[in-house]
Amino acid sequence: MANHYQFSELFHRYDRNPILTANQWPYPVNSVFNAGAAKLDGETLLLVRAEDRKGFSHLTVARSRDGFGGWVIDREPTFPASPQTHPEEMYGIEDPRLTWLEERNCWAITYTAFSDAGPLVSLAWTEDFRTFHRLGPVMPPEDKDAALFPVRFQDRWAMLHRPVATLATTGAHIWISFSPDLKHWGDHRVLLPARRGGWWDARKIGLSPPPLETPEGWLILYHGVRTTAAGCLYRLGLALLDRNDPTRVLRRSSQWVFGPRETYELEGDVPGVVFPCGWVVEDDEVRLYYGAADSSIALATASLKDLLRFVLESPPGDGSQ
Ligand code: BMA
Repeated sequence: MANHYQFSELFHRYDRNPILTANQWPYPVNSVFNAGAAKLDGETLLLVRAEDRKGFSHLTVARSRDGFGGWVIDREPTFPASPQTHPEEMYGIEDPRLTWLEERNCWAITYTAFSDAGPLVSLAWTEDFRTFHRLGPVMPPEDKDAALFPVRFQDRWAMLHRPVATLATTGAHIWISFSPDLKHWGDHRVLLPARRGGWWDARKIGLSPPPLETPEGWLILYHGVRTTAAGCLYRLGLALLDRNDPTRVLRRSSQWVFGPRETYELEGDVPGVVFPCGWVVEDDEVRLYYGAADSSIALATASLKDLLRFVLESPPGDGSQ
């Protein structure tokens, strides 16, 4: 289905990208990427995945007044893995997504914990990004790319996540699950299926930043992974969920809306990757923070109105037919 946004860019890269690199880090790291984002005390806070030279990741806070520059980075890892108390974090913790839970007056952090048992979804909470409280694993392996909704639906919390079937014959889809207490999760079901065949988002997709509440519904930005002769390509698409019933997919874009193009996205530890874990909204401006080539952090902005217009002009349903 054609629409008038077909060939225009919804997201605009910040001209001073990348905004954060390993060279700026106050202590030695191999790379910094895939950061969760929050607005806190009038500042933009990024909870950055930093990878050391063992290949293990931890999370460190970087703060900025305007969300673009002047980043102040914690002098040591803010939220290190804790393999002694949490063996599922043996090889580190990765890719945090941040959700403000008004009802609990805290930030929920969903992240990937990595061990010999495989990557799984863990949950922690914090009030200030200085002290962290772990709830522990909430989904068994293999599962990644999880984020909470900020509110309950008929008394239950909801989480999006991406399990992978052991026999990867059917693809890896985005699921939704529910919980009365954030600890025990059930009522699991596929929400957004990976497409098939030649599509840009065939076989493997995953949630990118947490769902964004808008008057039209929950705006979803997700990544689709295409395997090519030169490796994997990570691109982004949009979907819209019903505001009161997030198990209902209202719209899904046919085309990707953002993909690797600039040198810092095409060269690095994993070329051809744009991987956002956080966005913040300032008036109509959506600021998307994304890992570029698993090596640095970059920023792109979009008009929320444009994103909504685009997704509302996209085909109805979950894109499976
Ligand atoms: C995914 C995740 C991300 C990473 C991406 C590209 O599976 O592990 O952390 O950025 O691959 O390497």
